[in-house]
Amino acid sequence: MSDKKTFYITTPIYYPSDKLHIGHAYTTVAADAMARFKRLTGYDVMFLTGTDEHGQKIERLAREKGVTPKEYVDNIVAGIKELWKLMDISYDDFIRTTEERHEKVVQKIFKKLYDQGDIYKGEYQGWYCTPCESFWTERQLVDGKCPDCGRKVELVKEEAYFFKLSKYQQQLIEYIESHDEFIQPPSRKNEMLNNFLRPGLEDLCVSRTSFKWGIPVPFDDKHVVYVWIDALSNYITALGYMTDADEKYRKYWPADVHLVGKEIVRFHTIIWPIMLMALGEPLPKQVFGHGWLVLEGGKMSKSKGNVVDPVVLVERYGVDAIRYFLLREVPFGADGVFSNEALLNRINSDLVNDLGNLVNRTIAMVDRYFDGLIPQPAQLEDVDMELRQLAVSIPSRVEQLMDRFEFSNALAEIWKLIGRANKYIDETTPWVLAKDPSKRSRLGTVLYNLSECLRMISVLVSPFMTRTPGKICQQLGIRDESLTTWDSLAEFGKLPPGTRVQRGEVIFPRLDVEKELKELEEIQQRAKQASQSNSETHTAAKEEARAADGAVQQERQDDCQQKQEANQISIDDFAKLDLRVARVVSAEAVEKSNKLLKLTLEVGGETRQVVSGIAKYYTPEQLVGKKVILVANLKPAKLMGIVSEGMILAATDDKGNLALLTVDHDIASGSKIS
Ligand code: ME8
Repeated sequence: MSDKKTFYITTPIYYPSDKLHIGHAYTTVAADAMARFKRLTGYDVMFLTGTDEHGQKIERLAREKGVTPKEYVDNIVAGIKELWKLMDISYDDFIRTTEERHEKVVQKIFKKLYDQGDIYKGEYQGWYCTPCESFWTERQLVDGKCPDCGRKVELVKEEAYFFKLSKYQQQLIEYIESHDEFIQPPSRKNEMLNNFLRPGLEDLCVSRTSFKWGIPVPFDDKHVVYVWIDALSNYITALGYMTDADEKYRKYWPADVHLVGKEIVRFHTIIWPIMLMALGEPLPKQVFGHGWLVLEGGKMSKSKGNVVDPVVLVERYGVDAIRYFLLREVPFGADGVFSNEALLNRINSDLVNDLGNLVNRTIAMVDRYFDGLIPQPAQLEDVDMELRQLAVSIPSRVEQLMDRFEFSNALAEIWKLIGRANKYIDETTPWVLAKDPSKRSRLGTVLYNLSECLRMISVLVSPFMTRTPGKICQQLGIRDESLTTWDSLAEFGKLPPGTRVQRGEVIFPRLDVEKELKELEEIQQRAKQASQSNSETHTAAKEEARAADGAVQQERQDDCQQKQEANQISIDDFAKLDLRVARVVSAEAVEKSNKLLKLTLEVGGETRQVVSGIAKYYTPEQLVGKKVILVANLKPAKLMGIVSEGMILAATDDKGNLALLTVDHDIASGSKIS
């Protein structure tokens, strides 16, 4: 057995959605870069990813497609694996929660927790909408009715198993308080302690009887195991936990890090550690909650039709450009906006101008001035020393930054060397040296230093980019693998003079940003239209809205809260609204509609017709003379065949009350609101 230090890293296991988007690729690319970095720096790495395949949602989608849930997921999982291949994800294992090696162990875990009294049988109570087959909490009902379809709901009680989270609450609080590194970044630690743990944990309902597509509770097969208990266990079932072949478990557990999106930190830092405490197993060393990639207008989600397809991007710009962008653009813990423009600009500036040019210029000059043979360095000047010192100082700084998951800063550090090397070319002007035969040895020193910097850069970028290092090495003529190791960065000068370079293709061709933007927008627009007209997507969206159990509902509420954060607008966005005071001149009911009123508004000197859904709350007479607030620059729309030129603002509460917004005291119609 090797005596290397081990490093176990996981991504979340993905729900089998038929199109993973760039946001999903984000977590996996980050985990992959870390796994590659650790391998490069001498660790024995275990990198796990996989799919989370059970649950009512899958059961329904499969039924609607007329296939079995297993057939449904098999098909999708194949696509997910394809995507990871395309993105060069170097996972060591891929676990599916429908595999026997997983299901059997989840049953053992459940049974053990039951036998020791940490799981007990009780009663689950909630509101149920039979037509929608959905459970709702009291708070979620609208007027006491199903928030989805508006029909009557009934109070149901269902036998269920519960997990005693409360029993371990104090132990977990103490653990988190005494292990600063456990939840990262630190803001997420405070959120967990203050919002969930300190207010007190309720026991968790960990079984369901309302659907079948799950792992049966081993001693009571009417019940299936709650999806999160099932899913979280993957991190140890994949290692052979509780089996005879548990070498990997003994070798790699506890995990060094679970990388997860911020909305699922809660499951990983509350339910999961409590499961492990109850099992008497060590806790993972760290759970790192990263931010979301959002598009202008909120988190990417398939049901919103605003996803960015990584396959399109990789096919157009290459896997390295996309991996680089994902890791460089946004600090890993924070949310970041994905935009085509930012991607294209990064490619042109960092990859084409900085890295691509450095490779091109260096190799071309070695080729031209030294017949393609890397020259021997001679006497060093201050500028050379400075470049060399910078080059050898980068690896340890990158290592420190990577240990804190600061991918973006680690890349920025490497780009300092690239920038410095480009500047070195401008300072030493090799093309001037080349004209003077007495400067030949100086020219050789300059080009040697540049070639060696390139070699070091190719090693430094190798965790982040999978194709570029090989291309650089090929152009430099490097065949000896010992020149591509992390250790080879310890000192400057490993590249043997006399190596024959090989000019190759430009590693990153320059992009015409305008043209690319136009084409990408067209592609994304077409995909959006296709997804909107695709009934399967509609069903998926509806399913999402109907997610049928209390825990999923809770999860969704949290999700909404975080989506709101991601949805914050700038003052410039707000300024796009033209809000005006308008006086209601007349109002009348709209024929055949019990909701709509047609209003004539005076807005300064102008008259506007607006159709508003307030008939249930105001009679036409109550409205005439009122000063209301109009969104004056809303695109006109037709409602029941009548053109509405704007919208008036109203507040609604969750009891179904509505009140129109009006002004505090009289002010001229047409006044601008800001
Ligand atoms: O949550 N930006 O699966 P999932 C960044 N099955 N990350 C994003 C993202 C975005 N726009 N959209 C999704 C699940 N993700 C569970 C996990 S683990 C035991 C069970 C991330 O497919 C998201 O934050 O919905 C999460 O970390 C991962 O993709 C999987 O999401």
